[in-house]
Amino acid sequence: MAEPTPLLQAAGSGGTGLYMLLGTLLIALIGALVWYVLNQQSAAISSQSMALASGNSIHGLTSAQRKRNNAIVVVGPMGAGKTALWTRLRFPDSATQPETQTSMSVNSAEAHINESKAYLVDIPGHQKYRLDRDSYLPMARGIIFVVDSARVTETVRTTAELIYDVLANKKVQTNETPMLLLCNKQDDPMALSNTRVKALLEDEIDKLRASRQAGLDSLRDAHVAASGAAAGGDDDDAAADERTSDFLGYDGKKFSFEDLPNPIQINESSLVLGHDMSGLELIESWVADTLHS
Ligand SMILES: Nc1nc2c(ncn2[C@@H]2O[C@H](COP(=O)(O)OP(=O)(O)O)[C@@H](O)[C@H]2O)c(=O)[nH]1
Ligand SMILES: *[C@@H]1O[C@H](CO)[C@@H](O)[C@H](O)[C@H]1NC(C)=O
Ligand SMILES: *[C@@H]1O[C@H](CO)[C@@H](O)[C@H](O)[C@H]1NC(C)=O
Ligand SMILES: [Mg+2]
Repeated sequence: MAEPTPLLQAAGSGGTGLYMLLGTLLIALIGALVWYVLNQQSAAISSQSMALASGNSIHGLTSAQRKRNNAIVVVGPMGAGKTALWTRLRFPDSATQPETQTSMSVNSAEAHINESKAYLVDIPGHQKYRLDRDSYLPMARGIIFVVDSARVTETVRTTAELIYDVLANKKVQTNETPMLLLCNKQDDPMALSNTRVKALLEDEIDKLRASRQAGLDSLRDAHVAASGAAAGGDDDDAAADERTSDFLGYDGKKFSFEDLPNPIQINESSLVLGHDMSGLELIESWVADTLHS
């Protein structure tokens, strides 16, 4: 009876081999899973720190970013061509079309524009980027406000609100930050000229100003009424201060961009290849002038 033992052993070792194979597979599977999870985490961490490094954080800017004196901030409603402009200025020799997707983050980078080095910041138009806008606008040497000249009629309300917010920014007012209002997409057959865009926006800002003032007046009246006659005088002055800082142009006169202390230039551009790109040269010389002034 020596035979069955080796047979059993053989069967046993065969079983062990199977278990070992399964075990190895399991370990390999767990290993792969752990590797995957760790990789995902480090990707998440690096994209987080990238977001922080690019100032794309609602916690504000790094001190290095705050110290810059060559920031050109590109703002405007969604789809106007801000990222296309940023890309054109940043990569002037690139033969590719501007990116077509709506970017979901702030783009910022140094760019050489003629002899000047500009720190270009492209801020998405959506209201959820309001905090980014508020942190970049105070340090702007110049603002490029981009509008889609073919769609400005349909989007005039939100566009006017955005311009109002930009120009009513306290630092933009005290610094008298120059602004280039860029009437983009001139290659579109529906595009309005810079003169038409200007008139349209001035009309809308005028309406907006009236309704904002009415809102502030009724707020102040309610406040004065609530605080009583004794303290009324001081509160009235404070409310008036608030109002003047938020009021654009001259009271009693229709709104006009010329009435603002900020130098405002209103020009046309097209940023698609194969069309008249003279607008881009104009933008570049505006940036260079603005940084040299
Ligand atoms: N026809 C035309 N399309 C443009 C022009 N500039 C940008 N676009 C297109 O408009 C879309 C939105 O541009 P984008 O730069 O992403 O807009 P943003 O949301 O302001 O950043 C993209 O499909 C661009 O290719 C232009 O001058 N003419
Ligand atoms: C650019 O805008 C300025 C002022 O808004 C205007 O005087 C000038 O003619 C414009 N340039 C072009 C090429 O349209
Ligand atoms: C920028 O450089 C180009 C060519 O190098 C020149 O034609 C243009 O006039 C320059 N613009 C400014 C504002 O210096
Ligand atoms: Mg964009």
